Amino acid sequence: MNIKSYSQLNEAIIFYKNYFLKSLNKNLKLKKILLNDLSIITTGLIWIDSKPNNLSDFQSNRYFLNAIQIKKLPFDDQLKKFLKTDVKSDKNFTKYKAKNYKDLILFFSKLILKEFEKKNFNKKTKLWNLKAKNSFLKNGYVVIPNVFNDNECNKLRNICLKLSKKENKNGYFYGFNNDFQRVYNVINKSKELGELIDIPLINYIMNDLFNRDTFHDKYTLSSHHINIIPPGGSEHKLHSDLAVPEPIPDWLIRMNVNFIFEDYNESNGATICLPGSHKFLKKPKPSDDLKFHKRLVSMIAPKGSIAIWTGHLWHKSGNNSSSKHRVGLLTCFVASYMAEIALEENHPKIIKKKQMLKYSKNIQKLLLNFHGFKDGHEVRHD
Ligand SMILES: O=C(O)CCC(=O)C(=O)O
Ligand SMILES: [Fe+2]
Repeated sequence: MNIKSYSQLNEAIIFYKNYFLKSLNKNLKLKKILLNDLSIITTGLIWIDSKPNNLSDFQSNRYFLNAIQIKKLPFDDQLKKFLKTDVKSDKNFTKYKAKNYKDLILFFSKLILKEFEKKNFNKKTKLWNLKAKNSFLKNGYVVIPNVFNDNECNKLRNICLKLSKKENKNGYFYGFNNDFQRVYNVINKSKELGELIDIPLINYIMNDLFNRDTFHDKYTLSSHHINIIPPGGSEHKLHSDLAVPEPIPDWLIRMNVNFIFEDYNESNGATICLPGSHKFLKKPKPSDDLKFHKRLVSMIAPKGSIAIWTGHLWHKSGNNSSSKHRVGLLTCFVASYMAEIALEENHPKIIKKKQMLKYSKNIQKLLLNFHGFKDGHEVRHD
């Protein structure tokens, strides 16, 4: 695998350190070498496909330094000398056929990257296969089943309902009869729901779809909220989820994920869409609901699926003619450079600091809590 971002580099470096902190207890000399800052710097450079003698390119790259958890890089000569350290006649290293430290580091950086890959790409990430991706690219949406089991769904749906009940009086209601409900700032209200924004499958899909030629983070979170359609709730108007003027650019701006904790069918409010409309590069007009009526399809999805669609797609929530509330947990990601116009929730303001710190670093980054900010920028005068 290749490391694709500073965030991923940071995860891999933490993995590397933990790996060697726990292993090699029979070869303490090797352990010490591999945990030396100079080895970690070299590994970081190798992993982002750069050579150890390119050190000066990274001197003031705080994203790289943060990722490898090093305050300051050494001088080129210091690193060169370290890497050339001769180990040919040292019995501790014969089995690695290494001439010097550099050979040892090369050997172990490859090995650890393979282990890191194994840990990250589990059975669930395999659900993002070529068939799913091609279907998404063609239609603008795809339903991926079997992401959660029955118990997980029941538990997560109950949390959604509990949160919505808590906001019965002072929550946010909308729609013709003011009985549709959205529960925002889910991140602050439930860690179990909050953590869903970075499960391996979602992380994998979003990094793939938002991928571009940079080591900076490719996407960020716009909103993570619950959308509840009451029994009898009627369908909405076709829309796209983009806040940009026409002609809409053809590159990905926004991705929606609907976590589906109960079967979605044509009669209980499954999201409706016009397959392929993401390629129109314009937004629907009020008359388009009728014009395209026959071509609209419901994103029918079994309990435990996720439905994903691009913000370019024409869609709307469907009629709920069942007797139960349709609970949807909607997560919206945006290309990181679109944050200016596409953020729907002000995470650093609405999430309590204590709650923010309960989440992984990756999640905190999606919430804009870490961003390669400069040391010292938090000094205040109040
Ligand atoms: O909940 C749904 O089915 C879709 C909601 C939607 O389209 C939106 O929030 O923009
Ligand atoms: Fe929408």
